[in-house]
Amino acid sequence: MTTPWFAPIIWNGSYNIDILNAQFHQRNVRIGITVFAIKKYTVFIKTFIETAEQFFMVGYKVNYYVFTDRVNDISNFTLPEGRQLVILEVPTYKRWQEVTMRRMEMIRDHAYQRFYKEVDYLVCVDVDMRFSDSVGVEILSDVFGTLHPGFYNAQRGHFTYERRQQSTAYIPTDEGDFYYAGGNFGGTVEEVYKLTNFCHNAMMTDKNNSLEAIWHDESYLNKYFLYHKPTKILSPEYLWDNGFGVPQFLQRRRFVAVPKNSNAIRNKRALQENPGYQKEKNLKFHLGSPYIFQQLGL
Ligand code: UD2
Repeated sequence: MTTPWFAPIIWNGSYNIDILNAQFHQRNVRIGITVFAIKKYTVFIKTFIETAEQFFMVGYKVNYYVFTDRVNDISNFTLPEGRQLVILEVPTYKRWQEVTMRRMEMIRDHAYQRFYKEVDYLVCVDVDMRFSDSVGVEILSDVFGTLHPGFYNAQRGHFTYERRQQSTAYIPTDEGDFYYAGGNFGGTVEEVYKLTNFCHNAMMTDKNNSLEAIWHDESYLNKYFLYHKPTKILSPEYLWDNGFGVPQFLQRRRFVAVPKNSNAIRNKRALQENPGYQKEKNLKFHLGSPYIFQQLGL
């Protein structure tokens, strides 16, 4: 329930939402949620926002910051007062790895330019996800990370940190507290600025040395959290993938991965060029979804 540095780990039953709501409403907090829908990933936006409206920070002022290169693909949503959709047009990158990594730079730049004027906290998440239970102010803190659903009870030696010493994301085998997921982190705008600035600069240093960390932005995030410990940690309730099954201890699944075929959605010609893609190892936890294929016209 707490880390060795006394940061709470948020599980169902570990907090009283009424007390927290009273505190956060008193402060009239505003929350920004950043989400990227680049290229084909725009298909995920509808489910993401519709489910967020049901479960994410209900009763609070929320700005959905949707970063996209396909503005016309984002439909208009009718949102209640105090909640708004802000579409931010951004460039795209050819490689999906670059798309996911460049999120750090874009969040950093927008935090510096505008987010600090508009919101108090930022929640930075993946888009291929749906909310399926409440996610409220219990997650908010100066800087928070989320336990990766594949490693929450793994031994340190099994964490998939970057292990090449030449990389800025390098973590030695005898260091590291947890393995954090790239798909859900956040904090105050100032702290998220510091985090994203560190990660982006580290990536750029590696890039100049022709290096890219093994799990991209996630590797740099893990490096940041090693030396800048999160003040709160979210349990895998806040980032689950049903591909891992549903263990008994998991009382709530609040934010869950939408099944996707990574190859088909990331690459333009994946199907034609690689008809055997479904057998690929990296699809182990991302089962093909007829819904997504239909949306993509595949
Ligand atoms: C994991 C992490 C992700 C990131 C990535 C790095 C989780 C749940 N996810 O996800 O945060 O660290 O590993 O390898 O922890 N995107 C686009 N268009 C693209 C490609 C990506 O918009 O063409 C965005 C989109 O918001 C997506 C995110 O980048 O949700 C991460 O990409 P992914 O979901 O394909 O990566 P994945 O599932 O390997």
